[in-house]
Amino acid sequence: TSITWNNIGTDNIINTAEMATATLSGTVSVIGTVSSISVSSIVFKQGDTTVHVITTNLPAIVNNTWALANNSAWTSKLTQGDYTVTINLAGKNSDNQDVTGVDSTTIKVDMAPPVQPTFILADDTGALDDDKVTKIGTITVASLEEGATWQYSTNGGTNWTNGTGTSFTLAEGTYAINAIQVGQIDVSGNISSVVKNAGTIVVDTSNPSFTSATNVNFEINAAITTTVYDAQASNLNGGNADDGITYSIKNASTSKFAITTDT
Ligand SMILES: [Ca+2]
Ligand SMILES: [Ca+2]
Ligand SMILES: [Ca+2]
Repeated sequence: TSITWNNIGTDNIINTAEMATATLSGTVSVIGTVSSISVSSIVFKQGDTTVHVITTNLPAIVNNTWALANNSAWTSKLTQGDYTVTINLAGKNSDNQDVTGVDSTTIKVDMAPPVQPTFILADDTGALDDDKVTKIGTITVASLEEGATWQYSTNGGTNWTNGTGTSFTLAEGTYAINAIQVGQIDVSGNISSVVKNAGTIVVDTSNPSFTSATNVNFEINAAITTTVYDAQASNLNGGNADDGITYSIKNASTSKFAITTDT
């Protein structure tokens, strides 16, 4: 007889999801009818240690084939490790001779998910090195299992991108709590829990207009909608804020400037 695992992919490894649908099946090859031959037991071993033996509700042999349906009664007995599965046959053939058949196959069971990965800003630049406000959007990912693949999302898990290496780069912007998410899938196909950013992350790659009290760092021919300097005043006597206030440009070609009303 032959013995084959089904619904476990092509890697000869059973992961958590696959264990829920895995089945065993085989073909009995003898000359003549096999109607009096039956499966006598199915044995699961780790090395020399017998982990589980199925002796009841065994599959019938129909048209020289048998199939063991998925059932937690036996799948729940299989835990992490390498298994040899042996199928034993018993009965008589058409010449009334005793038939014994046996075949085995090996399989790996890996239902252990990889650990939750971690991530941090590669460089939290600026005045504070722990405020999650930075000009460098590189995120470093760690705790990746060997052989695992990993994915990240920057919009709260709506879209996912396959990661490469151990980092990815955030575009300029503000990332709310839980917007950035990272998970990994081990070589067997088991999925880790997802790690999310616990605090807001701000990536600001734009240089400031004012680099000091006296210097303005500004692009020539910048867009006319750009605010170079936003002056605001309060009128403590009531009325409109601008009442009685004059704005002026000192020591410059004032003809190049105009004060326009905020609309
Ligand atoms: Ca598999
Ligand atoms: Ca694993
Ligand atoms: Ca910072």
